[in-house]
Amino acid sequence: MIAVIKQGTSKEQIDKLIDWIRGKGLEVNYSQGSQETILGLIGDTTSIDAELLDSMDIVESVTRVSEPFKLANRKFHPDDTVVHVADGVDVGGGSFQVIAGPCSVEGDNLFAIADAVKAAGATMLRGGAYKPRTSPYSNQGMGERGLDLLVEARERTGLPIVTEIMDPRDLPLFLERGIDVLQIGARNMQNFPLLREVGKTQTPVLLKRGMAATIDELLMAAEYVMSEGNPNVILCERGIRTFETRTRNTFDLNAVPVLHYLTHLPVIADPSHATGYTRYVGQMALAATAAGADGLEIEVHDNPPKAWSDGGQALLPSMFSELMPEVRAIREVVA
Ligand SMILES: [Mn+2]
Repeated sequence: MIAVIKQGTSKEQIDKLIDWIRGKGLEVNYSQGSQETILGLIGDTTSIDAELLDSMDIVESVTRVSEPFKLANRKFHPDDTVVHVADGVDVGGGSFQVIAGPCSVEGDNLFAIADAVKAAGATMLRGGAYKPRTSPYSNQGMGERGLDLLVEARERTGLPIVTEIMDPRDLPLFLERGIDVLQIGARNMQNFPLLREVGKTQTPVLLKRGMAATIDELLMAAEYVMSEGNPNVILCERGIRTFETRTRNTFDLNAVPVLHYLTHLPVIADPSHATGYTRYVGQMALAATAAGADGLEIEVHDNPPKAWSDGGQALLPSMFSELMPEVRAIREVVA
């Protein structure tokens, strides 16, 4: 970290600041130029609040030299992380997985959807039992019963299951059932107690980017999980909120190569929530595949008008099975 000191600052004030920095356990490299004075902070700068330093009267600017994420950083771990989900289902490191299923688990129709997505080539089944809804009056999901239906669908199809956890107090219910992937939704990307709790397990975590989160904030959220001892983090780009209203979110496909550059963690993409409209999902699934995503998460429903949530962006099973060969074709070109 580098701090540029304002012109006209007295030596005494600078010495006071250097003492403060040394008090945090860091070394200081002092450089007095003809125009400006620069302090180089050497050591573990996580003990320094960069904003606080920047706000000091004598400080002109503060620049971070190294990223604050360490465990997720590709610099320290050049090889891709491969997250092992189940026998034959690895995410990252050259494999490609497709997670498909309904937004909400609603009942027995889950089984027909699971059979259909499996037949089309999906390698994991998704479905929400606990649903984060904008309105407290909207359907909140089936809860524990929904988890049981997912387990039944897994027994039936062999597909590992991916489902969202919203409350750290529910974690035992997920672990008892051996839920294969714990999804952290966009709204909970910075729910730090939840991140820490799933970080204490070894269960793979699918961490979705918050709708107003920067790429660095997503990586710091991953860092929370990893710093508790769980290295099995899969990142997911699902669109961010911008001024554009013609789609539910703006699909930031830049994030896919940027994340691959910055981190060794696998990166998947969710064209369903990113676009919000069934008619755009297929094309953007192909675009995400072309951008180098390690997989896709796609909402599929057998009767979208009757879906409890997100019917407007669901693919029918027939649409999903038409899409999959196209995804495979794109994948062959880029992989
Ligand atoms: Mn949904």
